[in-house]
Amino acid sequence: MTDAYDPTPDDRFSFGLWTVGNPGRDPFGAATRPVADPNHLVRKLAACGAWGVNLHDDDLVPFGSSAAERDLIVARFKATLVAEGMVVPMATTNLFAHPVFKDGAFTSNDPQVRAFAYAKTMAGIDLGVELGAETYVFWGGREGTEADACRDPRDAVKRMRDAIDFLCGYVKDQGYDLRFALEAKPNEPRGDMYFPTTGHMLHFISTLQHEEMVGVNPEVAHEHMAGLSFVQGVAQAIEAGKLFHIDLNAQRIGRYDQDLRFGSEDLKQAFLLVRLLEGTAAAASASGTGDAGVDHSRYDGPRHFDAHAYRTEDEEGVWHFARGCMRTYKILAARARAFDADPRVQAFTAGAGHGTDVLPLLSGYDADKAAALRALEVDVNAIGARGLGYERLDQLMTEYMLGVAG
Ligand code: GLT
Ligand code: MN
Ligand code: MN
Repeated sequence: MTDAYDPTPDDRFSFGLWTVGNPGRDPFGAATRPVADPNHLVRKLAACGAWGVNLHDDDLVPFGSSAAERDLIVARFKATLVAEGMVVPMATTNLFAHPVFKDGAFTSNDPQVRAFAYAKTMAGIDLGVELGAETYVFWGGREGTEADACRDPRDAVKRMRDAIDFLCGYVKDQGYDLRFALEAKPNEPRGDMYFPTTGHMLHFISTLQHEEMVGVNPEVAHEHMAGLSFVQGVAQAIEAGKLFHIDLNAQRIGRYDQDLRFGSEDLKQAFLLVRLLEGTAAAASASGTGDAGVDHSRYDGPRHFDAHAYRTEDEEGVWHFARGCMRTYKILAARARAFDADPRVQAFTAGAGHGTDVLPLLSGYDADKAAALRALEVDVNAIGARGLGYERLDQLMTEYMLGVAG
């Protein structure tokens, strides 16, 4: 059975090889599914309606392969991509699995480890660009500590800056058309990780030599692990022009990194996230509660799922999982469009009753504006007594999400 929510390549949905290829291993038990061939995964993803596939260097070319083995594997993979009409929008480096990285890669105290991490990343960048990637993700899986006295965290920040600046230099020197996207996570596998949230990353980017080349790759699960609002973090990244990529999945706050099927937990955050990415509130917010000069438009990057099927599943379950991520995204997009087209929602976002006459005073300091603001009579009691209608708005949103409105 097909319907309007079945994914197509136009939706620009992508999955990592490590996601649909996840064999169900966890710290307490062995794999429950066989390790799949990357070419098989590409064929199955294409059959599901996905558009892109992302990879770590080692997902495709096993660690320690010779140059000749690498070239054979890559040639075969490229042929599969062409045959299936699939693209590789993003690539990344595995800087966390091998024991050499047990105390970090770019932030390790050992300069030899840092040197190896730079070299592995340059080779990974070459591979990604050869496959057509436009974005290169940096997730610092082992950049962190348990024994905190082992290094001054300020040195870790400086080492990370040196690494990103160096690798930006490499990309420019090669003439590659590639942007970097930094992915934050608060903990796991390390007790505490450096740059634990998207907000930390955004500030770090502003200290880089080539900051225009570097943005963020926020992940739902990672911000939720920190107990934060993912939607607010993503919105801040968009407002800064730094949302270069996104990792969609689901997560219960306070748990290990679950990487669950998109929308399978916290549907309200998922709805608000899709609404933000799809820009369904753009027209209304630009004229009302939203501010002129803020980009309220649709995010045009890949919709990437960094999630995996429950450990209980066999291969058939994996493809139900993949389809489920994409269908839920499309269903929520349709619900968000209907919600924002509702005149009651539009009346709300039009900002009725707010005093817009003072708007010119609120940006661009000058002494006259400061004097005018200090002389302004604001009826604080009347404003304080006014109900804002948020209960009605939020219930209406709930009814749209549940499919009884619209
Ligand atoms: C790993 C991690 C993800 C990152 C991937 C990219 S690898 O699966 O849990 O969040 O996005 O390195
Ligand atoms: Mn991720
Ligand atoms: Mn995760």
